[in-house]
Amino acid sequence: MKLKRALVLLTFNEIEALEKLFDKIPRNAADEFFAVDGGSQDGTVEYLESKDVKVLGQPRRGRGCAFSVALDVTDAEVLCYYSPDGNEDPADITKLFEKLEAGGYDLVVASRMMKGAHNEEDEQAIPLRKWVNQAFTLMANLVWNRGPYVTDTINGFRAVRADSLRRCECRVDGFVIEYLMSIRMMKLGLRIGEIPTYESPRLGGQSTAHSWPTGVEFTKQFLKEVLMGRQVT
Ligand SMILES: Nc1nc2c(ncn2[C@@H]2O[C@H](COP(=O)(O)OP(=O)(O)OP(=O)(O)O)[C@@H](O)[C@H]2O)c(=O)[nH]1
Ligand SMILES: [Mg+2]
Repeated sequence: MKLKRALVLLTFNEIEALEKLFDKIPRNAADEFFAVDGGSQDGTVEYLESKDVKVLGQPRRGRGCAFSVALDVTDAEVLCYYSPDGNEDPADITKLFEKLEAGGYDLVVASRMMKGAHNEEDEQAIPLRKWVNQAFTLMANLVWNRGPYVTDTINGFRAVRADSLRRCECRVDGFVIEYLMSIRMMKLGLRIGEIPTYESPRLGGQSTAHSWPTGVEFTKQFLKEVLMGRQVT
């Protein structure tokens, strides 16, 4: 069944990568196409508007806040979140929508960890960030998952059913949003699927996901979720 689709770009000072990537984004794969911007000062907003993309602002900084802005504004039945910094392959956008619809999933994640996938750190001798990611993923699976093992609970490149995401009540502003969404979907017994993806290096600009503060944010959220048990509010 064909669902109404929204493709959402998440941007914060991404002009360098965006200019290189924009023409590869399959905007026609969705019925709605818009961006949520965290307050870019580098021309990202002006560039998007010159391409006829509607750009929404956010009341507070943070990816989590941007996810909520998109969810609150759309009447689409499925959203695909895409971050145009070079890490994510735009060709996977259509695959995410298709897998979600064909498989009847609530959430489909572009996994950097499953067989056939590639992680940005795979060539490194000590892929520390990958291992930390896998540890958080293992903990979420062990505590809450009753379905098939989810290999990448953290990647932000994903398609999700809007009504399922609303049930998850994920009201956090920061980088923990995707991990929280995956955990809450598991808690509610919703269906999570994955496709393998190839994670490339950034195409310019700078990451704002600093490892230590992000790790602390993840640990605190995990513990909070444990204390809440199977509840989501
Ligand atoms: N809308 C919005 N997007 C944001 C915000 N912060 C970061 N982003 C975007 O989210 C995406 C991921 O952020 P990054 O800082 O690249 O984090 P990361 O992908 O974990 O780090 P790298 O692997 O080094 O790229 C990028 O497209 C950013 O532009 C924000 O506050 N609002
Ligand atoms: Mg990135």
